[in-house]
Amino acid sequence: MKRIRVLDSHTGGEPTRLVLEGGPDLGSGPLDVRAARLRGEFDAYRSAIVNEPRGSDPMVGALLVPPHRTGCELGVIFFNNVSTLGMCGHGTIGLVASLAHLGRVSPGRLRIDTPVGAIEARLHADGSVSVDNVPSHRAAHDAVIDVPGHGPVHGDVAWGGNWFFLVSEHPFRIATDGLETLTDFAWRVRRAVNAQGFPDVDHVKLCGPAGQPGNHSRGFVLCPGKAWDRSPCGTGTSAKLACLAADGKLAEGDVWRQESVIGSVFSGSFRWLDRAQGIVAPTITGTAHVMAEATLLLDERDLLCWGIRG
Ligand code: PYC
Repeated sequence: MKRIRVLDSHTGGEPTRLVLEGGPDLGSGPLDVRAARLRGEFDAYRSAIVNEPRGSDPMVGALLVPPHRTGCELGVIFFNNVSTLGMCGHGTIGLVASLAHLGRVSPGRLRIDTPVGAIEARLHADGSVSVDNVPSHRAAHDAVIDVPGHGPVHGDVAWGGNWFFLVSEHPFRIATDGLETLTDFAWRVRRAVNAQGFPDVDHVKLCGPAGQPGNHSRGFVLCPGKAWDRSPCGTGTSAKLACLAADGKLAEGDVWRQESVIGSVFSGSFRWLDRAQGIVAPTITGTAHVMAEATLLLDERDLLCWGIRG
């Protein structure tokens, strides 16, 4: 029987399962190389930890690893129901809240290595967490994609630690009573975007008006494995901030309050890194709550020991 000790949290409704002990040993070296090792040699662990029957489609796993980049105190590789992620904003907030719960960090700064760059997290006295994410930018403005069954869809391609296609003009209301329609549309957009020049885009963000006063927008984010993000999505908000900055719609330092489809909120802002190239340093702030301390049991006699893989 293999045992994997985990700590579960949620950030604005989106679950993070932090692996504390018993995860695969990915060796040393840059984190993108170790993430490739997780995908190539230890995919069964990924599936066992986050897929059903122990996990669920939206669950994101966080594997703590020794850092590689100088100046980082720890490293993390995030993974979901289909593969690894470059970065994960809600997951980083969940990670820091979990480490605080364990008494391993106190309010202050923490530099964290990820497969796509170093980030900095700040745990505040009230338990909220700010994440200074990797440099973000818009790679394509107003790309027109022909979506089968729908027609032309205009959107921006942007990097916020993962690749996003952001659509603001669409006929849908961003609300939980339309989740099936939103998922179906976003999935068709994703496939068309991949087929029509942007093979790396694996997240789609549909933007709409805010549902609560004081907020700026409500978004629906479809993740790579077809799960919709319950949180406002930290990397998606970073990609949005890069687009707002490029369009001159948000000034450096001003706060953008981003709602998720269920109404949870991240606040974000950006600092210019290179205005000519449109590169920004986004900061996302949110709160996570720990929900469970558990030991996963992996019994090889169980046919579903390594999870249900899609
Ligand atoms: O918060 O960046 C995020 C994220 C990515 C996928 C799910 N959540």
